[in-house]
Amino acid sequence: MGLSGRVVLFYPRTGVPVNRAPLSLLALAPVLEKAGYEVEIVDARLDDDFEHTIRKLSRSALCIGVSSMTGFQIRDGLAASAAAKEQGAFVVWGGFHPTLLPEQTVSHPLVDAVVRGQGELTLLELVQRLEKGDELKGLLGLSYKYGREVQHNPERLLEDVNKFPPLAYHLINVEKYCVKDEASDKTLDYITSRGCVHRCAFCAISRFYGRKWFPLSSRRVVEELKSLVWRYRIKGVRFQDDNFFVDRRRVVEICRGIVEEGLDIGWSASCRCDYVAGFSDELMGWISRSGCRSLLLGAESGSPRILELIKKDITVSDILRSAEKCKKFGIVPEYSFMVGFPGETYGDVYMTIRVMEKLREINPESHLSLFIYTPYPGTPLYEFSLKHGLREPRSLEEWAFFSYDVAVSPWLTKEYGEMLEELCFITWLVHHPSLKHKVSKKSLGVLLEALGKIESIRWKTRFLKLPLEPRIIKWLRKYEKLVR
Ligand code: B12
Ligand code: SF4
Repeated sequence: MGLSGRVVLFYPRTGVPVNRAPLSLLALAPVLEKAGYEVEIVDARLDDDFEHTIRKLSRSALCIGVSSMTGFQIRDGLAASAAAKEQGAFVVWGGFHPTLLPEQTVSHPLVDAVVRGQGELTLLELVQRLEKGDELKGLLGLSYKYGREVQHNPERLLEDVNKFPPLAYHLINVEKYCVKDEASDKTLDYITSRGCVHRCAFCAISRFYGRKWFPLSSRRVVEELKSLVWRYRIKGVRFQDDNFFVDRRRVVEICRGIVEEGLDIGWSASCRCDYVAGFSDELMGWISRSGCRSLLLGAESGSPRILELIKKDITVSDILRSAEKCKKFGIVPEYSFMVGFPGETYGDVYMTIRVMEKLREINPESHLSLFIYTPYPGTPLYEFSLKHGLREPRSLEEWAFFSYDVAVSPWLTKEYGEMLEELCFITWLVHHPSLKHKVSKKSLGVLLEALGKIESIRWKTRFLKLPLEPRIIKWLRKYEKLVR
């Protein structure tokens, strides 16, 4: 190979205290390795001096690849790009943010190119062309700088994921990415499919994958799980699929495979409330028997009007029935709700509170999380939000401060926004039964317990004024990594 044939892939800090495996890079790396390239993964979450590392590795690299979602991750992405550029390296960005906003991303002085969408084949072809010194014209799925202009090459069709090699866990220290969660004491992230067939208006997936779904075969999933259990002695898996459950036959085959291979793992995955509500007892039986400990369910709202606005295509009855089903099969349902949509009324919010209460009545094990809706680019609701006065960040630097825990929505008055913030906080403290186990310091546990009592009274009396507690907890978070 011309140069050293090395590619450096960078994963930024996420702003979230738990370190989950950098699946995007683990998907890209083996395709490059198979073609003979050496791949180094640099993860800012594990490397305090990542800029130094990038600087050192960039000297002999064909390119530096940066993976980024919208928000916090962009900060480290830019810092790593600056370090790479000091050494004259070629910098390419990929992932959700660059895909949704390729023009703005590639126009940044520290970025040479953007891989749009699925990255495996586009990155490989880019690296091959860089190695040979070929021009980038016609490279499908790539946006790049050409002199002072930005060129957007045509789209690349999505490839069947079964054609790609297994994720390159061998390139990371897996132990560092195993977490204790609902699934097990030693859970590792893994993914069995990409994309989703639904149209939720707040979600970027449909734009990214065109409402298509690309699954790995059940046989391959079971083989890969077997290998992860043997190689790393993991006790659980978190399926990071957008929608693990699209094909029910595949679900049964995977569950049966886990049981027949005696894998003895716990697992969790995201699912839809209407799916769970409609699952047969036989299917739920397989899901439970194969080790499913919890399902993350996007309930989003207790208001039918809001469910319609966000095109969730589920009903309040689906939400409630999913709690009953999970109870029957001993699976913890973890519900996620949102408030703060444009045009939302107090009535909508109270309907959500009522549904949350009903869920805890039906199944006291239910976990409830409430978030203030943040419009993310590339989604239909984002366009709607722009019409309602959302100010769009104008540069990568501005996008780096676009965050789901800082209310960005101009339609929220100060008073209403604070009320919602208080409500999110109460929900987190009162309806997250596992929270106490996640706090390591005893003194904090006691404090949280005391706050929990206050919040329970607030919840019951619906007293949401004078929101002091969220401020206390924000302060505490600096000292203790509380998981939300
Ligand atoms: C796991 C996850 C997280 C983890 C991060 C993972 C980790 N390692 O710690 C955590 C919990 C931190 C997280 C947080 C958030 N997430 Co998140 N997350 C996901 C999830 C479920 C899986 C991501 C994943 O690993 N996918 C598997 C890999 C293989 O796919 P991929 O990342 O898309 O990578 C492919 C391509 O994008 C591309 N690619 C990616 N990187 C690169 C780099 C280069 C150089 C190249 C060439 C190509 C390339 O090639 C890859 C292979 O084809 C996705 C949904 C999904 N299933 O993708 C949401 C998702 C990415 N998250 C999303 C959001 C909104 C968030 C949050 C902002 C909000 C929230 N409440 O969750 C936060 C804040 C994060 C931040 N900005 O800092 C949105 C993205 C919206 C956006 N515009 O960025 C998604 C799509 C969910 C959704 N349904 O809308 N998330
Ligand atoms: S929110 Fe879930 S179900 Fe809806 S489009 Fe996104 S991934 Fe699919």
